[in-house]
Amino acid sequence: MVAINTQTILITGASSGIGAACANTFARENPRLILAARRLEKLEQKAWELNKLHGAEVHLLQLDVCDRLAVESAINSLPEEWSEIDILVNNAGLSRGLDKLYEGDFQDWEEMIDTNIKGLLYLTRYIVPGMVKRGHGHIINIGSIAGHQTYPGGNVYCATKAAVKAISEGLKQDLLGTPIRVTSVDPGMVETEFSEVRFHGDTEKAKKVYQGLQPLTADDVADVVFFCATRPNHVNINEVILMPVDQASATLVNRQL
Ligand code: NDP
Ligand code: 8X3
Repeated sequence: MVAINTQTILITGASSGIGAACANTFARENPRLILAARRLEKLEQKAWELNKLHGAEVHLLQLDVCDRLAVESAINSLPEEWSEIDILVNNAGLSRGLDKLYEGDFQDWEEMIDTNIKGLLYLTRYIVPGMVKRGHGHIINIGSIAGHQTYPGGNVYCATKAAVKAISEGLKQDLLGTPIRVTSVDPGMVETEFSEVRFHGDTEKAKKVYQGLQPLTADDVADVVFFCATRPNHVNINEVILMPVDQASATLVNRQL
């Protein structure tokens, strides 16, 4: 296992779910964490917790990843001691709705495309040149089983995650000849705020998604992210698909109701 205690790790979408779990997992090894999301109060709470539990050093970025100029300014104006990012966890993302494509909501489409594809690209574009220059770095993108298999009503969300898969592959190819690593971690069902966001705050509908089965937890995914980040420097884990034992494909699940 490679030590990460001197590394600076930027995690987007660290205010809840998988991103927050990644922050917890990495903080145990004492790296320096930059946590980004729109909800500053959630980030402040997380930073306080991590500092109390692990003495973690945390820098916060209140950031909407869809806003290219805000991403540019946030990255370019990091204090010098935070400016050399070793690991970028591109996790911020969301799904909106499960409508049939021909009945889809334009606002939902734009939000998913702007966050899951363009946001991830902006962070990558502003951070990776520094990694190349320093000859050190790892980009870990959170994709999804939805990027491998499309399911009914998943249409645009699945397309954004298929784009993440293609972007991870393309970035790996473009970085060939450098020591920079690229990984895509692609989970199946994980119980987080994901379904609440998908159903625009309808918590009852969200709960039903996980009813009668044992989904992955955000910690399960964070363990995998951590594993990928701590392999020896010559090892690149390109892609990991993980799903609950109760799930066999994007649509095939075992429910005990
Ligand atoms: P959550 O809803 O719990 O977390 C999503 C995170 O993304 C939040 O921290 C949110 O922060 C952040 N985020 C959303 N939009 C933006 C934005 N415009 N700018 C900055 N941050 C943003 O869901 P998950 O933890 O489940 O999702 C994390 C990733 O995992 C996503 O990319 C998702 O697609 C993927 N995934 C999830 C699965 C699941 O079943 N849960 C399975 C496979 C993949 P804030 O609102 O504060 O900005
Ligand atoms: C989240 C998993 O199957 O709900 O990416 O789309 S799924």
